[in-house]
Amino acid sequence: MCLRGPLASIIALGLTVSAPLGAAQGAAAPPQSKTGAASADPGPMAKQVRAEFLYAWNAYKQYAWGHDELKPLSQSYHDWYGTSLLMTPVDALDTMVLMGLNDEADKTREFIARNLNFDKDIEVQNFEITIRLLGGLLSSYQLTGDKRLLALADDLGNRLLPAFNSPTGMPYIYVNLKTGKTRGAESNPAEIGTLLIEFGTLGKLTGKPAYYDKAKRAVVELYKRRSKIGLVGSVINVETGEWKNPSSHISGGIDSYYEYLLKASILFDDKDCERMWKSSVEAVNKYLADNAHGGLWYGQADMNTGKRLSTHYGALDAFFPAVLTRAHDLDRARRLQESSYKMWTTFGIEPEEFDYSSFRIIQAGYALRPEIMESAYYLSFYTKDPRYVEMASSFIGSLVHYCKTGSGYASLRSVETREKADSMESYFLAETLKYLYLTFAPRETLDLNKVVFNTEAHPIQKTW
Ligand code: DMJ
Repeated sequence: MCLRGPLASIIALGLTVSAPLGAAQGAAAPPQSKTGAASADPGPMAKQVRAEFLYAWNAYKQYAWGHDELKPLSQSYHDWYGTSLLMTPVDALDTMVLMGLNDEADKTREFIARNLNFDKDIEVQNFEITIRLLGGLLSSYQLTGDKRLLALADDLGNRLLPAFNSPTGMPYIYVNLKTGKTRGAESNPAEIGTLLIEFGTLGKLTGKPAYYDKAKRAVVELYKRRSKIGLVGSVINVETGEWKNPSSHISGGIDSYYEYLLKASILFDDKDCERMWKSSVEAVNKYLADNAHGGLWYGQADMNTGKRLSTHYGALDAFFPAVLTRAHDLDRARRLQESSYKMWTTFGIEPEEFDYSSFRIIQAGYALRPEIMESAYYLSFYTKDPRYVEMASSFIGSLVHYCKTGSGYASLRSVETREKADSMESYFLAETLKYLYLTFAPRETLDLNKVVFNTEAHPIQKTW
């Protein structure tokens, strides 16, 4: 049988996917049953992670079904915008597929296809909706062949596009899904530069180049405004192009801008992105890297002078070893991952932010974040060093010990007091447990060379 489009590449990945529900519901023809790793025994640790995934998912279904997110302590739910956009089901769907939870994936996909509706008079955050929903719909479309998911992605992408209508082409933070009205001119590199994987893929899959072009222009306009020494700051006005905060770092608010320069260069073979990535990472390694405190860290520096501003590091910064690994810089990746691991083990579980020169906690919460697991997974895949499986074992151990509740998993208000918070973010199912599962599962489960994960861990395949 000659397969074209998404199904051909699924099979190339060796994945067993849940059978699409048939042409009547808009799905492509089901792939033949494959001997993919998802149907093989994934091993005891992967099975444990899968069981924890089901535990959290079932709690969501019991107390928050049809809503955006579970509130595990009050056994209730939270909708980001007062009406549900099915954040958790969309974010979790491709994890189910990768874990071989076929029945669950089929039911969830059907529920999404029948109930998700973007025709709502709500103002949404372009970045979050893009990485979670657009990314989730696109990867699940590629994994299942269900064209309804692509149609939903196209509808969503179209509604988000007005965000880019600023004088510079860099997007506003918020856009109304019904009216296209925008708000939020003071933005940051992450919200501006973490859109190209999703919009670019949507452009390729729908044959509508405007999606790619607008997201690409936003990144280029941002990059053009880097300082003379090649760094970007934390806050920029998208109408004037003026920097409002010169603090440069790799943490939240900037982080995934760098990630997408590299990943877009790989996924789209985009030479501009490759050039932008190379010159950016050089500046980052020159001015933000800090070898002075018993290991490799990345702190804060002034984007114009390179002067060190502070020595803070945290849960979000821990994504960088994954990016360095994908860029073949294994030496820095390994050293930084050891530092992240020291952060994790020092406190029993990582804080949102601490000072690596004094080990003083700055922000004590733990929001079930995935970045440190993501980096362990990349390093494990590319080095095959058991050290990273060992790290992953300690991560899942701490999660179960500190964050598991009677109904799902909870964030921590403080890694010092271990007090829990009433929140289970959708990325816990999209990213945290997915990366842990993949670290333990046989490497054939997914060939990291054949996909690019968006920043919400939705795997995108180059099918164009
Ligand atoms: C996720 O939504 C994404 O990984 C994003 O890039 C950063 N924040 C969360 C997870 O911590």
